[in-house]
Amino acid sequence: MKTTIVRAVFPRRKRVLITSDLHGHADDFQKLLDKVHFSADDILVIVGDLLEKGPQSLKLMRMVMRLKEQYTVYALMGNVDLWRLEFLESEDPQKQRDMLDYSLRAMEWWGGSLLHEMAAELGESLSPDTDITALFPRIRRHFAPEMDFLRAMPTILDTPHYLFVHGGIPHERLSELEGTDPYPLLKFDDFYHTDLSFSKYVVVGHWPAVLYSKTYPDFRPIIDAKRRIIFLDGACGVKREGQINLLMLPDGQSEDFTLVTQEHLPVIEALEDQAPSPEDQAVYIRWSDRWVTVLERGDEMSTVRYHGKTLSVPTQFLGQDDQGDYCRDATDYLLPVRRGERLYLILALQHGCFVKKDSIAGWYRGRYNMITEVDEP
Ligand SMILES: [Mn+2]
Repeated sequence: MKTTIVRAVFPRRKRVLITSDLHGHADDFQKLLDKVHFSADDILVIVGDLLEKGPQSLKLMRMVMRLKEQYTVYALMGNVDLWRLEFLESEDPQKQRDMLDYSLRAMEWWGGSLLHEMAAELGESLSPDTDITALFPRIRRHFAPEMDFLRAMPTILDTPHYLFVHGGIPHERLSELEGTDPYPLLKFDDFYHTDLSFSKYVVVGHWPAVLYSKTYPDFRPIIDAKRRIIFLDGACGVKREGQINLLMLPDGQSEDFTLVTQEHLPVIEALEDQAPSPEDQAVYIRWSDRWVTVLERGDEMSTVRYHGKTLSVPTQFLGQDDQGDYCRDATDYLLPVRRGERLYLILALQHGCFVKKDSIAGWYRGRYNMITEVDEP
């Protein structure tokens, strides 16, 4: 696989819809397209990662294949898409076994995997005893159109005003990137913390923008006008409280962004007002820097020390790895809430509800009514 570049000039007066990291969430993506009234008058750019971390990878891939036939759609390669393609193409029994093991774990985490969906269509169900070497050739025959689609996904989409790539680029000399190994461009981790800046907007997914938040977890895209980079990934699939971010432009020359999001969480209605805690004092324990000192472990909430600050976190967020105790994404931030407002519920505890409002996660400690449960998957 080599880096490929598609060049396009977006016609004037066509809306441009940009999204990324849909990760096996076909139904949520459909809801998002309905929300923005997606039509033949629009251009849709998907900046990589259709597959895995959700139960509808095959369904989503086929949905995008169909959309591409009817509409102007650019679907770029993501690191997870390339990873899956390479495994599916592999004759190596160990790689096939690894894909099976990953998929069995993925079933527990995400309720499915690409391999589960493919096997199911062939009348097979996956288990540790699945004859995976026999299954792979059947998959390659039956899903040849899907694999052709994956193989043909470009690495970079270059337009006069915007450049799109899943992870990042080290510089703008595209002729030097063309034909090289695409993997570093797809899996350009932590692209924000480089000193790179560009002449046109470079739009990337891959690394959840929330991990760049300073005080509380903010899932909105980061639009860095100075460095000309847009970080789009809403952490859909990667985190339970993740979302799909879609940026809408009136046309391909505009910088007038509108954000539309799709959540995958139950909804509650707040019955009381709540004043926010001071933003600059809020603490956000991010996954990329998650190690804490546990001071007191309670049934529901525990007290931890994190970078010199003490805060309460849900005990179920605590875990251990080879670097010690950690806490998954948590904050002590109290959101500003008004009676009657709708909030997305992440976790309901005696201590209060860990919720999202306008793409920001924090606590609401008042009374509430349940409005909707989440639709599965
Ligand atoms: Mn991703």
